[in-house]
Amino acid sequence: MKKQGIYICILCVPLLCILWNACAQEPNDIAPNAVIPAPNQVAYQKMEFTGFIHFTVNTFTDKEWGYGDESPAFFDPSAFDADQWARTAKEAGMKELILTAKHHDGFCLWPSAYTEHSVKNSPWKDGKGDIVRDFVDACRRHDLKAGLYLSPWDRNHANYGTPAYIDYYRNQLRELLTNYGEISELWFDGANGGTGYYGGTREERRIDRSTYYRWNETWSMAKELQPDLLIFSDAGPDIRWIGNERGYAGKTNWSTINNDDIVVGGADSAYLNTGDPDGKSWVIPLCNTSIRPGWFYHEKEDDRVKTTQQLLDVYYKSVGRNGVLLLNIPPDKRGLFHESDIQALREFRSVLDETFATNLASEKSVVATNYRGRHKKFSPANIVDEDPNSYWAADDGIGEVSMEIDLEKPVLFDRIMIQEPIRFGQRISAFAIDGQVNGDWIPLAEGTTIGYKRILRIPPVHSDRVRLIIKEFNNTPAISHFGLFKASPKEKVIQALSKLGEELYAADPPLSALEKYAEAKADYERTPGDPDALIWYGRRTAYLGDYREAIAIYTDGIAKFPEDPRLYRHRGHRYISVREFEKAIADFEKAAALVEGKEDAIEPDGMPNALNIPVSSLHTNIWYHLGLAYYLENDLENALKVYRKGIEASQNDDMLVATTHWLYMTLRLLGREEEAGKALDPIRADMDVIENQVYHKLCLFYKGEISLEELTDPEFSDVMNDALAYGVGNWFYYNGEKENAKETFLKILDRGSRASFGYIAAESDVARNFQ
Ligand code: FUL
Repeated sequence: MKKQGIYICILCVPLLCILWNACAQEPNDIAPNAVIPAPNQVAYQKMEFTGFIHFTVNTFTDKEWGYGDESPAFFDPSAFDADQWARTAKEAGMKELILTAKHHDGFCLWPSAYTEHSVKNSPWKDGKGDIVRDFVDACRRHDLKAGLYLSPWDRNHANYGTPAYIDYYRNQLRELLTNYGEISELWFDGANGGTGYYGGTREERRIDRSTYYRWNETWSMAKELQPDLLIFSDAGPDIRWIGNERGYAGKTNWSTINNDDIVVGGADSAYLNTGDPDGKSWVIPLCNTSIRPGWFYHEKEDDRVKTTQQLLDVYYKSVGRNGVLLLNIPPDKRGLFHESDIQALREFRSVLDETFATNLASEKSVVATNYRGRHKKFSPANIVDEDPNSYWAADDGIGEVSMEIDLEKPVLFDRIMIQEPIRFGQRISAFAIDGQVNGDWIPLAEGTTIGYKRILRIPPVHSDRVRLIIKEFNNTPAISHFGLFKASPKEKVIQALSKLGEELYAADPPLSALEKYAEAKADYERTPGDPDALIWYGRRTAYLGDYREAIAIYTDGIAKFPEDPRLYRHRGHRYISVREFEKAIADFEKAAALVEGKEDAIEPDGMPNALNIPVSSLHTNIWYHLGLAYYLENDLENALKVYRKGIEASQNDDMLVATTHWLYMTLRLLGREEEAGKALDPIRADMDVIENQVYHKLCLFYKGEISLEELTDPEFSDVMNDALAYGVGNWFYYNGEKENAKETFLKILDRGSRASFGYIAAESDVARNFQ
């Protein structure tokens, strides 16, 4: 018996060994697609953000396209410093810079042996300088890759249009690829032929784009000289144009296209914008745009530098849509990046750094409906780890599959990042993301392609579980990374769509508001169990103009303190700000139900009046705003009922005049003129109004005690705000003076403040009555 046992054990050992080895052996990666990127293309895509530098005689002649007859004497930067370019680019997070070694005007920024039309005949450094040399050296000092733009179209060269020019062009390319060390990228733009100087002939020269340049030979020559080089053009071969100069990739964006038949300069931009799921070549989508309206520096554009918000928008529509962003910063006549551009880049970078500093899904537990062979190499946990090479993958042949991330507690986020391991190709063509909020699953976002990186911007949401559903794919799906982020408060999110369809963003908050916000936030973080701290955090957030985040904060508060009427009252107010009137009504109705039979209390004021005496109470604020929400929905009967309650609850003259004004307008719009007149009975000229002088005067005007002239008197027009203008416009309206009404409302929309109730009312009326 004992012997037998030993035998069995002896037999077991090799068997166990075999089994053990089988388990320990790493399974193979997923099979790659037929079209995959080359390793240097993967590396290029990972750079994400690169910079463009347009610099030539145009900088000095204030042109976008030089004619080709500009004297090299124009080129004389007074304080040229390529290190300033490289330092700025590096600080902004760029990984590569591309310089216009030659633009369409033909002027060469290096002393080419093949032309006199170059820096060697410029006064700069007495003709001894070489911008290309200084540029590549500075890039290397700052650990940036250096790329070059060599315009095929040359409006200076006598031979342009003949085969001799192609020799000239290739000779120049050879100089650049031989004498300046490693060049990472060559940029071939698509502007070709037209009028020009052409050695003095000053004529129009047309070329056949599909045959003239013999691109394939030129590109082979370039790659022989520098094998690691990547080539950009409409058609690739390595990097393609995104099809527009705003830098926006398509929401669907495949890295593959069929480029055999694409003619440089004659491509179908819609095709380039979305790529082609059936494309036979991997050609990276590159999104180029300029930080200013022009590609070259023009003093008159100094105040037209893209704002941080505009730059972020470009970022999300390029890097966030599987593209690489190439942002142009044109040096000025000094040969330096302008201070405004540097400032814009700094702010842009700091917002991005803040936004993406913390992945709220990092290292959280993830379960998937399926993972490949149930092997940890493909575990869903890989999508939230720090290893950029690890990935989750499904079993081959699987259908729709989903992953659920447990965030442990409600987490506030508004950015979702997803990445595919593109070294195996691009696979996913439909996905959706849901979030669990207060126990219910709600859809957060959906999309088509992902690719190297997809970032989705969504309104802020508090969710404790998030689910990624991968619906359609061309091969076994895989995900390398998943992230949830909360945008920096410095980044503006779309707050609302106005009733006229316009996107509304918050204006830049004053510093004092930011400081108070920071205090309130810190207070709340210290005492998260205190509803007052939460309310102040929400209010201060709203004063920054970030109503969406304020709403999310109150929503969080409601989950914690569902019986606190103040949270519904404040959230309802912000639903009005973002034009979601039905949600506002629901919140105020809930607040009204919660305060029923309870004592009223004065509300502290976040923006105190001159006497620092708060004039509104919880109850009156609920009625006032509920009435307004009904009014904005054009539900005048309900507005009327609510305003009557507001009048009853009013404890001071400020609330009384404010509510009476809206009550009066409501009655007039309902055609109940007599009742409207009666509603004004309690209004007298000698009331004790601290804050609401505008409403007081409006009521006196309705009563006929002051004239329209007096009401709109410039003396008073200091406070001629949206509320006053709306009252006047509406008075025109219900008195049948429709044209005057329209004009007044449009003036409010033109000059008013988008968050004011007068503005929102004018906007709703214009949308309803004047469109
Ligand atoms: C275009 C050119 O015509 C513009 O001037 C600019 O250089 C842009 C990047 O490429 O083809």
